[in-house]
Formats: sequence, structure tokens, C-alpha cells
Amino acid sequence: MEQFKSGFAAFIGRPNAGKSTMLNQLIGEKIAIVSDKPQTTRTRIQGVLTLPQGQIIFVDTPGVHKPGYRLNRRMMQAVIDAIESVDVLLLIVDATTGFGHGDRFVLDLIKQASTPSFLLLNKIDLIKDKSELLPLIDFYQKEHDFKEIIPVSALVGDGKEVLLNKLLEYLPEGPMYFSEDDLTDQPERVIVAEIVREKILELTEEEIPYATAVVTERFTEEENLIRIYCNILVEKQSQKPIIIGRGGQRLKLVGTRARQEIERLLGKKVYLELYVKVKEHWRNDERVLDEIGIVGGRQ
Ligand SMILES: Nc1nc2c(ncn2[C@@H]2O[C@H](COP(=O)(O)OP(=O)(O)O)[C@@H](O)[C@H]2O)c(=O)[nH]1
Ligand SMILES: [Mg+2]
Repeated sequence: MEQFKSGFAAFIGRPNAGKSTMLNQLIGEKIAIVSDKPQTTRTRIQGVLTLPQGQIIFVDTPGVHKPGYRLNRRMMQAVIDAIESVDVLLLIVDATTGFGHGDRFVLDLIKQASTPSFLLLNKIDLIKDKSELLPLIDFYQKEHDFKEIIPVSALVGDGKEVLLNKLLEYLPEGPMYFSEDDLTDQPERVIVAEIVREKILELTEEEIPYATAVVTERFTEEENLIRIYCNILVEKQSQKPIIIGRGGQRLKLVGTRARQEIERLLGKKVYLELYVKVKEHWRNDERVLDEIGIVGGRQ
């Protein structure tokens, strides 16, 4: 009988490269929210994939960028912790855009680490002529000794099987770290709050996505219904009416979209109530950061 492989693989990359989309694609469930806004992923999320040949724990991380706020510092700490503690690093880059300043910063992090890394060239569904990838592959090969370079589409799933097979080859023999039906380390109340935040990201612009946090205040399960109360925190009084919208329309839409998705996820009817509150400096408030599940970098 073949040996059972197991280990941890972390996605590293710039905001918007497609890390969370790739995680969801591999796990087959939406456990990490996705949007085209930077800083969508604020915390480290684990997704567990159990196969007959092995168990791979994927670690999604916030996008790599220079830290400013305490929130951002914690986000970067989550990335640095992941780099040091996993078996394989998966550098994911958007293959449709050129190499820029931000890419250099991420690549240098990878180069400094002793952890072996794969390069995933993402969004190839948008590239008709695949030979366009060759100069990019050439460039990255010269920069660093990537163990594998794999073109993928996180959205469509191209390259998924190749990636899984290569990872299984690469991971050490090991135990099952999680039970077979564990898909993620994220508590339900955190996933629920994240889904609400994703709908706010979909429906707002400019500073609102950055200024918003969602905290699940109550989560009670009854026989046929789950009652959920979430607080939406904003930083300024002036942001409150933007989230609520004219006649409460926007908040209502956020609530409907979130409820439908939460019902699908939990397989049960959901009663969802949302409150918008002003909490001026939540991005620097350790307690709020704890509550919304942002671990790491606590000082
Ligand atoms: N066309 C296309 N879009 C993608 C792909 N992967 C991610 N995206 C989009 O890119 C944006 C950022 O994705 P996300 O997973 O949140 O990126 P992250 O910040 O790296 O976690 C979202 O709008 C995704 O739908 C892909 O393979 N193809
Ligand atoms: Mg993300």
C-alpha cells in the first residue's frame, strides 16, 4: 500500500491574485470570501482537503502589502507566520498583469524563506494565446528555484489536478491532522460574519470596504431555524447612511444576499438581523480584531 502523505501548503501573493478563489476551488466549498477589492481576506484561513492518498491543509493568507494600521500589521504577521510554518509555499500571481513593484516585495519574501515553493500563474482563462506565458515563466525561473511552475485558473479549475498531484508528491509521509469531514478551521460565526462583509464589499465603493468590520453577536440554533445577529462596524458617522442606503435599501439587499448564502452553507432556514454601529478606531482596537478572528501579530 502507498504511504499516506500530509502537510500544509500556504498561498502567498498580492491582493487580488486569486488566493481565496483558489482555496475555494480546491476545497469545493466557499470557505473564504472573494471580491475584487483589496484587503478582502483579513485573516489566515485553513481549508482541509482529504484524499485517498493524503491530506493537504491549504492556508489562505491576506494579500502581502506594507503594514500601516494595527489591522494591517496583524495581516502581515499572518503571512509571515505562514511562510515559516508550512511545508510548501504556493506563490500565486495574476498572469494577466505585468510584474510590478508589489510583485517584487512578495517574491523577495519567498526568496528569503527556506520553505520550498511552487509558482502558480493564475487567471489563464483570460489568456487566449498560452504562449504569452513563456516570458513570464522564463522570468520567474531566473529569479528563484521554484520546484514547480503551474498555469492555473482558480475560477474555472484548470491546473487543479496537476497541482494536487505535485503537492502529494512533494509532501512528507504523515498522519491525518483533521477528521475527514472537517473542511475549515473557521468557526461558523466567523464565516457568517465574513459572508455579510462580502455582500457589503459587493455593494459599496471607495473607503467603505476598508472601514467596515462585521461581528456576529448572537448565533442560536433552534429546531428549524438559526437566528443570527451581526453588528456592522464603521469608523465614522458619515459612513453609516452609506451602508444603510436610501430608505434602508442597501442594508436590506446585503441582508437578503447574505441570508440566502448562509442558508445554503448551513443547510437550514436563517433569520438574519444586521445593525450598523459606529466604532471609531476599530482597526486599532485589539478587542475588535480578536472578535473578528484576526489572529497573529498581537502586540
Ligand atoms: N478570470 C478570473 N478571475 C479570477 C481568477 N481567480 C480569481 N479571480 C478574480 O479575481 C478577484 C480577486 O480574487 P480573490 O480570490 O479575492 O483574490 P485574493 O485577494 O488573492 O484572495 C475576484 O474578483 C476573483 O473573481 C481566475 O482564475 N480567473
Ligand atoms: Mg483573499
